[in-house]
Amino acid sequence: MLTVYGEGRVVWLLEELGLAYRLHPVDLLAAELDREFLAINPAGFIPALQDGETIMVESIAILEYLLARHGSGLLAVAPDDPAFASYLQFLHLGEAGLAGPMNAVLVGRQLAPEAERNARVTRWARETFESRLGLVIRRLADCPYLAGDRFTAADISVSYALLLGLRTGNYVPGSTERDYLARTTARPAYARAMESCQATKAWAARSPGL
Ligand SMILES: N[C@@H](CCC(=O)N[C@@H](CS)C(=O)NCC(=O)O)C(=O)O
Repeated sequence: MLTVYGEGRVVWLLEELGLAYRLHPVDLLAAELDREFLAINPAGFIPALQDGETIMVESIAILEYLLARHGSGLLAVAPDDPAFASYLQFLHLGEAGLAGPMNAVLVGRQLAPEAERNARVTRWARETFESRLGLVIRRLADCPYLAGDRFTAADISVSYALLLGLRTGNYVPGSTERDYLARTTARPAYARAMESCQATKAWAARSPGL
């Protein structure tokens, strides 16, 4: 049985793949009280995955693991496919270039004590997000999805990051990204993931729409 700790990208992928899972939602503000979660990830961040004896953290590594171990070729791109490099690049860019920096923006602008807000490092993180976003926009000028004509896990990774920016109020999508997010979030698996991820669903309902 697969158990996911924390809502988000991993649940979306599991719904896309049609895999059964148990979701253990994690309240990050009270994570120190969640013994089951801390036994899985003593570092206290989400997401984490348990698959039998296997325990993993790092969202993109978890996506790659699930695709390789349980994906039956769905939503991944094979190494001999011309789209492989683009797929892999955007799969990782979603976290390393977009969601990671966006989390730093969120902390620097909204969660840090007043006196520490808008430090140089926060502006750097916002600029990093913006420059990587430029690569996404250029790619979407040529094709509907980041690996080309078909939806892949790279689109889950990047869509998640853009939605994080949108919902935290730190990014307003332009028309290219709005159209793209309309495509990716119209998927039935996204709707199922939102039903599973009740805290995210409530957060999205309070947030700006597309
Ligand atoms: N690079 C990690 C980042 C995960 C991350 O930043 N998670 C946030 C929530 S979106 C978190 O758990 N923050 C609390 C913490 O780091 O203690 C990944 O992709 O899994």
